[in-house]
Amino acid sequence: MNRVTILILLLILVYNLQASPGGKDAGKVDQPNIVFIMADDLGYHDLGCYGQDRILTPNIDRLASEGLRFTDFYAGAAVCAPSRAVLQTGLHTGHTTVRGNDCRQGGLYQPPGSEGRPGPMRIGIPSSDTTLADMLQKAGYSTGLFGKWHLSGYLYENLPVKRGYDEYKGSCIADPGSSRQGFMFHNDSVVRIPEEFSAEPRDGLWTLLALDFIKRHRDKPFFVMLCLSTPHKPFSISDQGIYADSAWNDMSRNYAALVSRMDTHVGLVMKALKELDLEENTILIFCSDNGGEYREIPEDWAEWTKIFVSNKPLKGGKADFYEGGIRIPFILRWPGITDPARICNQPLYFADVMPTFADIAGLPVPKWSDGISMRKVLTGETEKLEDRFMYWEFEHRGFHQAVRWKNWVMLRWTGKQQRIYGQESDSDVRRSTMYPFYELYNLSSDISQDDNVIELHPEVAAVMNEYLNKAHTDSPYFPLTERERNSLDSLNITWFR
Ligand SMILES: [Ca+2]
Repeated sequence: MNRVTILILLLILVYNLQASPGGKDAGKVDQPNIVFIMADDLGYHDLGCYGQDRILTPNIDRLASEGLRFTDFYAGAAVCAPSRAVLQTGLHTGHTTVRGNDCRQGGLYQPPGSEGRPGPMRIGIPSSDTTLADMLQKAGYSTGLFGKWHLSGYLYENLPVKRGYDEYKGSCIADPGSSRQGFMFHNDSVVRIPEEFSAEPRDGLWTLLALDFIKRHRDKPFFVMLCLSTPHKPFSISDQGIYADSAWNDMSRNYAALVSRMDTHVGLVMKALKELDLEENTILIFCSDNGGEYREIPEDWAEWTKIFVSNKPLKGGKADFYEGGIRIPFILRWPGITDPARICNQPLYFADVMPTFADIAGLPVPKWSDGISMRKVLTGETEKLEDRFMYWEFEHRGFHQAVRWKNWVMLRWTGKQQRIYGQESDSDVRRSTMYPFYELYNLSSDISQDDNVIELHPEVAAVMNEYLNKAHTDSPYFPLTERERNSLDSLNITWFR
């Protein structure tokens, strides 16, 4: 038995010992507890309940069988920081402050204490943005965040404890493989990570800390965000578990082991909620923060991609605006409210979480939010909410935008590059002087986005183009170039095939 396995068994043992069946009053409160578990870069097809047949995820599959599994749920963005910013603020990337992992101007280049080693230029979530925790804290919830934050912009003043979380234990810098993470935050202090959790990733530690918080706050409503570090690259794990003897390459065995171990941690949370007599009054959510990785080079990545097809049947992956970059697994269990094993096709995204939590906690739905409450979908009062636009923008390969309306998705490329799949490195982008150009897909018949049908549906494209022209607001941290700005006044749609 290796060290990681022993640690997991210890975690289980600790909670078997600590979890006494009391806490009966906790089930009587009107406001349900909320536990939101978020994986990092987990693909749409990485879980058994979403069709994966090579990686075992029995706990999350059981969660899906006991709750609501969404087919058309989207992250806030295609990469970590802006996606989490949308989740926290209820604002889409055309409005929220953090619109990319790295900003274009005005951020900090270097985290304090990095001894001259420059990091990317980052911006954090400012006090002017109301967070989920700000909102729920005011409503009487105890609030805690454990694991990855990624919204500090290297400033202590942007840490979770300054943004509505009563307690924060976790890491702030994005890279789970960073040696900087020999340390962690405890609220706004830096402490050394316990030796027994020195191996990357540290999901076991974050899970243990989240469960400790739940146990301490079981007698009043609590909101816990457990932000796991897996399966984000570099796909490093010391114990490949049941996959160690497979014929896959090392990377693939690691990936499968990471996802299965993440599932074990979700299982620990489920077990603790039950043993603490909190299961009935706790909304438990599991999701990813953006799409899974997708790479066709080098060879080990290609094999990994082929084995698991993390985003199947979607096109592309993390950092793309094709469905594979933003559509995510999302499961929600609310005992007594959500029907077991129900599948929901309602299009939703991270901007909807804040209005939904407000609705659930008995608060007015925030007027500033770009989202809508999904409460009636959860309760089964309705199968379908009103049609609306869901919006994403990103500057990673030049400014581009995406919008979903009904079953249509339109992409507008106003920057310098468009990724093309099946090609490699520098040649995997299409360069054109013809901007902006567009892609339109009908997801009801083409979920894999194989056929750009913009020429066939100019009336649909015109409606969506009008929305794209007005969805963006200026940001001091992500200023547009003159050409990008001009594209926002586009009246005539061109296309590029
Ligand atoms: Ca991520």
